[in-house]
Amino acid sequence: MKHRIIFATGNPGKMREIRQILGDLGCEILSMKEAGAAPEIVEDGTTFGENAEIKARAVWACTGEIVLADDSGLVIDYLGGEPGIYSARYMGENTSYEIKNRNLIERLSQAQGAERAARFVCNIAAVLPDGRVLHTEAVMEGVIAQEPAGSGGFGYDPILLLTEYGVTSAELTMEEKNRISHRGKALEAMKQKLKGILEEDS
Ligand code: ITT
Repeated sequence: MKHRIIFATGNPGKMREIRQILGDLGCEILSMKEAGAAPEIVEDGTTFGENAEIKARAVWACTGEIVLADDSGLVIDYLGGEPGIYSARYMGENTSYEIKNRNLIERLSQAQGAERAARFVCNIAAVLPDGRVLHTEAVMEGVIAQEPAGSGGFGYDPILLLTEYGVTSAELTMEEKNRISHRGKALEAMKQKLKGILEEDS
């Protein structure tokens, strides 16, 4: 029987990447909406890991199947780690990323070189049918760009300049981004953990 994995996210940008990364796992991948789960989720954790687990547990309580969740964000050293776990809520959930990105660049107007260091962080939590919880976490390093660039990806992608590649995260194709991104690496590590568990099961 084909296993189902439910992803506890309402973010379509994340979901697109997740479907590509987990595509070869041989499981059916559903968003929580597709699985008919719409719990009230209060993300009141203090770390990416805590918030990922809160989301995964809330959906698992509705479905009892394998549930994964992603909590991620942009961590900017010059701003003491902001927006961090508040990345989605920064300046209000309904403020456009064009405005959020402009605002962050403006706040870094005095920062030079290495002072502009920033990274995307992603923690993936998995809750298994028996209630066990697994976590993986990964980062993608860069600096805050002087100007937004690129139209790929979502959210803060246009302002994270990947110094190693000389482009922003929004200038990568989804395949390229998934190979090197915080989400790509954390999900790849989770995929390896899940493979063992799914094999035991079948
Ligand atoms: P769910 O909780 O429903 O999954 P969300 O968008 O609220 O969706 P988070 O609380 O994890 O998710 O916040 C993640 C935010 O961090 C996201 O909304 C973006 O602003 C930012 N972010 C995370 N990964 C990103 C990426 O790959 N590219 C650009 N921005 C990203």
